[in-house]
Amino acid sequence: MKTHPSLLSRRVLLQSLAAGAATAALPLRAAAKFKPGATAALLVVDVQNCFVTGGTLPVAKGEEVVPVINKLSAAFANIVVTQDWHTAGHASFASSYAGKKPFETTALKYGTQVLWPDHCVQGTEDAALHKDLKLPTAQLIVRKGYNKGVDSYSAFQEADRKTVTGLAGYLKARGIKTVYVTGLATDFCVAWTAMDARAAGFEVLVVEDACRAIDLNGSLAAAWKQMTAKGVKRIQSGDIELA
Ligand code: VGL
Ligand code: ZN
Repeated sequence: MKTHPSLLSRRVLLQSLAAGAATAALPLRAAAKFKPGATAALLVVDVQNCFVTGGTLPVAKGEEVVPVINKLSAAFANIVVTQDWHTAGHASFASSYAGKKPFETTALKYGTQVLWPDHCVQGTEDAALHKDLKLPTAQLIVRKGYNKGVDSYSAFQEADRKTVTGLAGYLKARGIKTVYVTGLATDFCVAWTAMDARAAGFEVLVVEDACRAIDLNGSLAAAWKQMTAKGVKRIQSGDIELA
């Protein structure tokens, strides 16, 4: 017998009430996890010797991201790794300017540049990826910051805001729509990479506990504020369903 339309809608209503009651009875039920599918990529930013304990620009507890990222990698079909890859005498090094010390700033053509200790010089052990980073399924390594006069915190675009690395084109050509960003440092290369990924049209999630920060003069809080304003989502590694 054909169900009368009014009975059908009554049944749907009762079902949804029951579903609502079940949800209310289980207030501590875990939130649905993120499931990175075929159109998601994991970006692993600058997990290099220079940015961990013993490196030339150590980020406090930087090495702690390694096991978190290794574990997360199981959830991703697409993985891209980046390396800060400076020429010797790079414009972002304090040692390139008479009378300048690391963590001071200078005015360059493209704007204010923070000056860093010499770090991640091309081909050195300091610039190598952390030895415990195990990402055998990663498909691409993007090296950035190799133009002597221009820094590149972002994996997408250099600090002149004009020169691109090609990463947006690569991800788009491969059908990637969503990027999960991890690595070092939250408030510099991770933040700039995440914001540029948004600007390039990707959905962007930064995995907070898979990152560590430099936090120079309040830079970490400022970075989260800017990222959030640009629509970057802040999540934890436990929010991602492992494959
Ligand atoms: C970075 C400062 C200078 C980073 C790179 O990877 O966050 N920070 N170069
Ligand atoms: Zn650098």
